[in-house]
Amino acid sequence: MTNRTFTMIKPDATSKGYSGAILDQISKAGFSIKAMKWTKLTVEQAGQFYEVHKERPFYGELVAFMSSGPIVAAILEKENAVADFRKLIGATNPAQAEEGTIRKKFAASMGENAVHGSDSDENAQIEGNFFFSNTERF
Ligand code: 3AN
Repeated sequence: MTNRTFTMIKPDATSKGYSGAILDQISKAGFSIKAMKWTKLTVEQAGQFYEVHKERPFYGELVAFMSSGPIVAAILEKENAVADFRKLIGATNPAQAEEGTIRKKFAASMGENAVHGSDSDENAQIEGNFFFSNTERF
């Protein structure tokens, strides 16, 4: 277990102006920011980031959506970060997400679900490295 995870605030949430409220909830839940940027993925970058889902039927839609507008990418630190952050964001499908979770409050659908959270320590590291060099983490 490590104490870091990786998140993105997705284009649906940034375009609705939810970034500040989501970051506030993340901070109040005890996560501290180790790296952060406001950026926009190209189609190629989104395809590469979600390569593990390449064979899934929603891959094309996911890549198009994730490259459709700006995102906030961040590395977060807290004890038990990966599991605790998954709990904070709620189920992939916002309709099934628990009351009070970020997806319950801010997500519209399974595809446009406001935030990403790494699903393992290994992926947290890979995903953080995708966006940040060592000189961009503090
Ligand atoms: P999570 O983000 O909760 O780890 P995954 O890893 O199953 O969920 O899926 C990765 C991303 O793919 C999700 N965040 C969501 O945006 C998208 N996705 C998953 N399932 C669907 C679906 N049935 N239709 C459209 N997009 C989906």
